[in-house]
Amino acid sequence: MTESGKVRKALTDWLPLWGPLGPQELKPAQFWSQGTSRASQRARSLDLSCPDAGLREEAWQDRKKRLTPPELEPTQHVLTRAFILSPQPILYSYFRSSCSWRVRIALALKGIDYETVPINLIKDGGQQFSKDFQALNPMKQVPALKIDGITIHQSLAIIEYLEETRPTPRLLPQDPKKRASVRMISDLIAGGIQPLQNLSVLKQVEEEFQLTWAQNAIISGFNALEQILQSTAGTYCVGDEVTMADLCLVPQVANAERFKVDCTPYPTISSINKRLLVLEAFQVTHPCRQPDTPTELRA
Ligand SMILES: N[C@@H](CCC(=O)N[C@@H](CS)C(=O)NCC(=O)O)C(=O)O
Repeated sequence: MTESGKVRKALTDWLPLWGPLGPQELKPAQFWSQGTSRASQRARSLDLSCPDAGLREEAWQDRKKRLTPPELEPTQHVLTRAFILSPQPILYSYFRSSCSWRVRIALALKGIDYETVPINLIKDGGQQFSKDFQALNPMKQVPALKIDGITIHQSLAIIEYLEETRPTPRLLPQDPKKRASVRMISDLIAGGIQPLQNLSVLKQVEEEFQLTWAQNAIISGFNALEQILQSTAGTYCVGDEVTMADLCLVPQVANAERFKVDCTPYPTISSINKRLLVLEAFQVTHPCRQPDTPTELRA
């Protein structure tokens, strides 16, 4: 039996209450990733995710008696145990935040279910400044992701963690040179454009100059990006596979449109953006379809 077949059989046999897992052949990592989500949902519905470690352990021992088949392999045993006991990831996000959108796309591509906790960046002076949120992210910014018992902020760090722990589908190419291009483009957007037009920076600029300020930051970054993409792009930013660079590009183009930047001088950026926007992971995570999207902006 193939590796994915073994995993599939194990999960469907041991945890029948998860329901059918779908007919398509999945690679083991994708399968585990889907299994994780189901296990988290299941853990929550069984109330196994209680914070008390002792109780969780007891609950696990109890389940193990009933669910562990004799042929359970040690690695699968450990993974199943971790998955049953782990709560669902929580994404602290704002519908319009481009950095949150990057992470939402990564989660969608990797098939990771999660709960969204909206942090409204403008309501009540900004919920990112609340004491509770600052305890999660002292930088007072979204996104933050609670996953596997830790909280991570900084969207690129989150995406790289997801990549290392849930490697399928790959968001960083195997080839080190292409990988460097992906990181270079991601950093250019995440470090060289977005911070300059972020809310907290715009607040420092007089209101009547804010739009021009944001436009200039985007135009100067896009001038460089357009040139770079002409040598790295295939179907997408780097070659023909969707990578972390694409997760940064689409939300940044959305920001450009919001700030009324004319994108006609950027044909490469615009065409890659168009090709990415038709993909399901980019559509379901779009700012107009989030739990906290205001009714008038929903589509
Ligand atoms: N480098 C951080 C930047 C995060 C960031 O700037 N988040 C924005 C929304 S996209 C934010 O929370 N802004 C709140 C503020 O400026 O007060 C990342 O990539 O996650």
